[in-house]
Amino acid sequence: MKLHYAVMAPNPDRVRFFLQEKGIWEQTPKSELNIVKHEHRRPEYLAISPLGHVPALELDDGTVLTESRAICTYFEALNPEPNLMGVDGKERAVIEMWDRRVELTYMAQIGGWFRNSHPAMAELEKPQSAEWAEICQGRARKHAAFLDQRLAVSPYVAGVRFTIADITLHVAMGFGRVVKFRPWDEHPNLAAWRERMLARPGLAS
Ligand SMILES: N[C@@H](CCC(=O)N[C@@H](CS)C(=O)NCC(=O)O)C(=O)O
Repeated sequence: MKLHYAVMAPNPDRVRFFLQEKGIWEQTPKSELNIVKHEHRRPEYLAISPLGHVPALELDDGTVLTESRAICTYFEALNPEPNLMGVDGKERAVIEMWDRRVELTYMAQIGGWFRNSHPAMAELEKPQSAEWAEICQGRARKHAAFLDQRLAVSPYVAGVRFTIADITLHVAMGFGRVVKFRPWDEHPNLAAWRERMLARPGLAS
């Protein structure tokens, strides 16, 4: 197998942290792409990942998995411990619910805000829309408050233990740097949770 990834990019980072938490990042065969140099748009990569997205996991039988969560599902099946995605149907569903909430209602909004407002994204996001960036910013701020409330009553995003949902939120928080968004400065529960995440060796950059 081979994992195609990029550095400083949120979705590849979700998979990297997932594999670091499982202790298998170093041993996983990898190929690094430079998004800034548009290496993910080259024909040889589009032949692997037609949407030109990273990460992508190429399996030995020719199957290609894209979507970071699907790649994590595959690695979870190969390396069940430590469990990061749930041990039974109910826990798997609860973790998936929180993971997707973080991804779709928070991380994706940071992405929309960044891609529609930052000059460095002008080439990849055509057309850029300042109005859409504003809408995404408002949604990201609102959802940060929602997540802060969640972490007031739960030690981890999906409940009593560390899971993939914490990895996704950790990545999304870090991704906020591209729009200088630091919600932990105004939300104490997010701040306390973030300190615990930063102390985890598996989440070290
Ligand atoms: N839903 C996909 C999103 C993948 C994605 O958008 N990756 C970004 C990097 S974080 C990318 O490849 N961007 C390149 C581009 O849009 O041209 C996933 O979860 O993996």
